[in-house]
Amino acid sequence: MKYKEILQQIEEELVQGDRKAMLAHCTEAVENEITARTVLENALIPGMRRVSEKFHSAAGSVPEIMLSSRAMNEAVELLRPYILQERGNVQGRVCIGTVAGDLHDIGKNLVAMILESEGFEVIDLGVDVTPAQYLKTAIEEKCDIICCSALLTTTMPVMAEVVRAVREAGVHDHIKVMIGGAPVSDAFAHAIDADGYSVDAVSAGETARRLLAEIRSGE
Ligand code: B12
Repeated sequence: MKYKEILQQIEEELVQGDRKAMLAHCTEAVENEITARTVLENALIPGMRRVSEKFHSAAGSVPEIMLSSRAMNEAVELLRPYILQERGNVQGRVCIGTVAGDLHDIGKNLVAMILESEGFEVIDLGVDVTPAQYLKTAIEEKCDIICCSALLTTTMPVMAEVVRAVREAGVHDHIKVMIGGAPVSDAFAHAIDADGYSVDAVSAGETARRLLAEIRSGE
């Protein structure tokens, strides 16, 4: 199958929740010189965007969303070793998680993968992560950045608590907080004094590099 066709196929199978076929095509892609990063950016991310839109327009049901969500997370697992192989020198360390009370992890997993592909070491704390857990991990594991994901408007305030915890612990000079998730905005990030925000996984890499440069230059 040709390069473009296989990516289209993966995207379509993700939207349809056809897990087996999609995982087989992901394997075929990476074994045929298509990078894992390309599969991520040009098939899985656009596919998941369509799934979200379907849900918004009420064209999708919860069981359908669950099928696509499961397929998506398995694809991320499948591609991870390839992403690690493709990445360059390690440049920094982050811990990432979905905030307490929130179980949505697809966006968080994509951001984790993109950051890994951009040369960050990523400690994934999973979902339902409390401010204390983020802070403890960041200090003990010497992370440069804490990444918080939230998909529920009711869990967004936890991000403000994380920012506060980092400042109160006196480690803000070397640990920055970066936030994201569908309901999160640049304005919200400013309002809670977060150090960085990105609208999607691809631009998260850029923001993480900027924060790392700020830490290294002592800003
Ligand atoms: C899939 C999904 C689910 C799945 C989750 C599966 C999983 N493993 O994650 C299931 C079915 C389990 C689910 C459950 C629920 N859900 Co839901 N879910 C969605 C849905 C359809 C898509 C979310 C998604 O995965 N999008 C795709 C990913 C790739 O996008 P993303 O997460 O936004 O991430 C991108 C960016 O935001 C960014 N990003 C994300 N995180 C981060 C972090 C950082 C640091 C950075 C820089 C960037 C970044 O990069 C990502 C990639 O580009 C959304 C609808 C929507 N349009 O968002 C509703 C939605 C989020 N859910 C909603 C609700 C209400 C729920 C439930 C409460 C439903 C219920 N009554 O039980 C439960 C919540 C359970 C809980 N406690 O968390 C509401 C939230 C409404 C609100 N105002 O808060 C939404 C908006 C649907 C709706 N319109 O009503 N859900």
